Amino acid sequence: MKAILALLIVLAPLTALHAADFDITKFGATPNDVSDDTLAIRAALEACGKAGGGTVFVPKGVFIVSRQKSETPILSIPAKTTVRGTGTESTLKFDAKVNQSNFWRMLGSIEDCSDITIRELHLDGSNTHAAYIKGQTPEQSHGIFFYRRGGRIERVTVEDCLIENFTGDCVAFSQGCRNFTIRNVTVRNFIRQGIQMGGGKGDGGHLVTNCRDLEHTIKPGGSTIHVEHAEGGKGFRIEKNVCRANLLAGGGAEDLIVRDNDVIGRIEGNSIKNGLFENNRLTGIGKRALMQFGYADGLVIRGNTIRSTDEATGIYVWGTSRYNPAPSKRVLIENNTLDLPGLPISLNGVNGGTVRANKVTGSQAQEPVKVSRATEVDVMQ
Ligand SMILES: [Ca+2]
Repeated sequence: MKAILALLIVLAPLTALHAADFDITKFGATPNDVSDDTLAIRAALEACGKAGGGTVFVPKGVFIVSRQKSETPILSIPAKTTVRGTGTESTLKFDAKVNQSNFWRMLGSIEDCSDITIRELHLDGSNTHAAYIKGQTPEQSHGIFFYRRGGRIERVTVEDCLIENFTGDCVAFSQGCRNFTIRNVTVRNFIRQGIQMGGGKGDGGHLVTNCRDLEHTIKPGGSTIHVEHAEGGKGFRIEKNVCRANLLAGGGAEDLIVRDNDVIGRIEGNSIKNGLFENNRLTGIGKRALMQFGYADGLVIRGNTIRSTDEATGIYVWGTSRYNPAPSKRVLIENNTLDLPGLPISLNGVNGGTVRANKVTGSQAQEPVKVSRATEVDVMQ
């Protein structure tokens, strides 16, 4: 006991040191000028890492981040580190030349690390591309980027940030990433995805909540929230977000919960294992199915409100194609409200499902539910 007390006393001053601020302006960063601040911010991050963690502080002002050699991300965050600003007035901004080439990520890590927080920051990618052009737009240049194949990055929180104008994704994390929380993050003008997540076996445990995208002045090529390449990943919760550019959540993800989101566009996902899509409010645009799921194994679509003035199918669950013989299995569609001129619900290539108690208005289809190439599907409308 005495030994433990003595240890605590010795550790106490160290803990205080760990919580110290590493203000980037103390390391040579200067706001609101043309001078490059990359090396100064790096020096602050490295000092924080050497101290065993702490807080790297970004004061009010615009600080320039430029291309260096080939390092990615340009600003690598050490373990146990918080990178914190004062809100949208603390800006890290890409030098415009960054977007002349691909694979530049502003902030994140590709090393084993844990307990990282990014908060109250404005990240600006300085994008000037108007839309995604395959092979031309530098789509791998992201704002926040965590990726560690064969290793682990755990317990990362991004909150209260504005992240905009990236030619790739505003936020991207996938292989090796576990227990990430993305909360109250506003994104805008992403050429690819707003918030992109994926992962493999052992990865997951992520929560994306209270995030949104603002009106875009460019054309996003992807979705506001996007789950893909997640085969083996488990535990993705997407709750209470506002998505203006679709919500795509699939990619083989397991235990996926998509709940209480407001979506303009579509909700889509393939190869989901145990997915719950509940109480979302969808305003559909376009002629493609508004909620669409292929090759699902365990899918509940419940309590959603789906509206559209376009001639599109409301809920479409499918499987067994020439690319993949698997049907969708264990499908429950209940208590949804659909107000649209098109076909409300369609099941095609489904083995095992129940459709019941959905409320349909405005449809000009002959029947509210169309079932084809399906076995063991009960329709109790
Ligand atoms: Ca500067």
